[in-house]
Amino acid sequence: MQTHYGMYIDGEWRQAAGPDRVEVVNPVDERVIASVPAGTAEDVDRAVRAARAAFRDWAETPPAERAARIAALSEQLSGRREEIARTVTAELGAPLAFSGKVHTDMPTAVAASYAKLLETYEFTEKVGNSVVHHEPMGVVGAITPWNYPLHQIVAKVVPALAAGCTVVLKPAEDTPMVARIFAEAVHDAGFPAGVFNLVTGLGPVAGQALAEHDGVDLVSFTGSTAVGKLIAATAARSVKRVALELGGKSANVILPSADLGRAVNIGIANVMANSGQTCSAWTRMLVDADRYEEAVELARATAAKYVPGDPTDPDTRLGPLVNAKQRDRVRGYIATGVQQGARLVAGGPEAPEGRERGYFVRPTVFADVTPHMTIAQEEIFGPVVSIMRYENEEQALEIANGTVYGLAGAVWAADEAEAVEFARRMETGQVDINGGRFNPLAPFGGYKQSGIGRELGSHGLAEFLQTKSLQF
Ligand code: TXE
Repeated sequence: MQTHYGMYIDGEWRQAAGPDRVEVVNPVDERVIASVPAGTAEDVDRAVRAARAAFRDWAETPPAERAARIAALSEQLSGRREEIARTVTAELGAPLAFSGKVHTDMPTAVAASYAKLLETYEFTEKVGNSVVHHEPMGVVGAITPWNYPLHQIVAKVVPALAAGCTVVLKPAEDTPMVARIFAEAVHDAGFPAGVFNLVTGLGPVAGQALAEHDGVDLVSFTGSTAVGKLIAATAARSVKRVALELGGKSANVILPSADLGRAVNIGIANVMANSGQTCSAWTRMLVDADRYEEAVELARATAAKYVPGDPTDPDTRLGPLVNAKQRDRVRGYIATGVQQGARLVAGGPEAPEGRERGYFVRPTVFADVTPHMTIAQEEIFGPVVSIMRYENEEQALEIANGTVYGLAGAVWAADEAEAVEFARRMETGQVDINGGRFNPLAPFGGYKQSGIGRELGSHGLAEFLQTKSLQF
């Protein structure tokens, strides 16, 4: 079915300035399922003006009232759980159960956490003879990717609104339908007109217009490192603040004392989730030389359980990738791994059996991956794990820290303190100890080229604030 959506600007659904549209494609059967307007600089300008006009009132709205609207938003999202999960599965291809538990419940919980945080957050503090006020930055331009479409939106828009900022969102062109549901939820939650605005369209057109707009005070971007650098350069021209959450190449360090079976199983599951399209995925598995072959065999056996299939089938654990470009890119990386001499243990660059149609990739495990190989350095963003060998812990640390990225990671050891000691030496923003568990209040973000700034919890809120000191 074709659905034609408008843009949400100044509290209303509006027609776009131009006639062009972007098609939304189902990654399982490659059929067009919807289209959205391809926003232009004119649409972005209208949205930014609406956000600017709404800013002062929203900034002066008491935090308790902002919290009430955000709580209502979380309830709206929770009430539309099934619809959101089905939409994410239709446009991204994630298995339906995952779309519910992770793609919907996680951002709903994040929104709820901000309503709660506002109850106690101190927007003023006393420092000696001064009072420091933490004030909202102004108009925020949020540019989000498709891999966790609702979570990425919530992780930017909700703390920005909580801080008292107003927002213009440009979601990824591959997954705009969930963004529409989010805008409807904002509307139904009773936010004033102009506080949140949605402009759909292509990155280099609508996204770039938003990043360049003089009426935007802060650009919060999640996506590729290449586009992140472009946005930072654009923002620098008008000294705009940026928050960037970029790629990753996270290490899963299995220390010699660790429970190998558990670490390998969870390690493989972590990369297969969402078809490997997770910026924090533990794509490099580091195993000591003594247990290396045992780990490779365990990884092969675990990967074999991920059979690519239709994400609406409840038995499917591995859906397709989001689009043809990503599929081809990931298969290209797998071919490069083979060419550079890595040992292919499972999967490969060919289409999975019976899945020539759709954007499917075989769950792939490489062994004998060395640090200089392309697959050990670049973000693949697919269901591909590289198993690397280390001789001692110093070497493991050197390998773990040996990329331009530093977003996440994992350490496993029999003794938690041993794992913590290793984790403290990793150049990365978040480390899961013996598996870890998602915490919506813990800061998330990158060291090195994985980004600037943090999302979630009070750190995520602080990104959208600037300080003013009154001296007495
Ligand atoms: O990202 P893009 P793509 C990584 C991952 C993936 C690669 C490419 O490695 O394989 O990036 O994915 C908007 N000005 N990540 O091509 O292009 C675009 O419309 C302003 C990691 O999909 O960076 C979309 O809304 N905006 C990542 C958003 O940027 C522009 C998640 C992301 O798209 C723009 C996704 C421009 N010139 C990909 N060009 C993560 N960190 O989680 C594009 N956009």
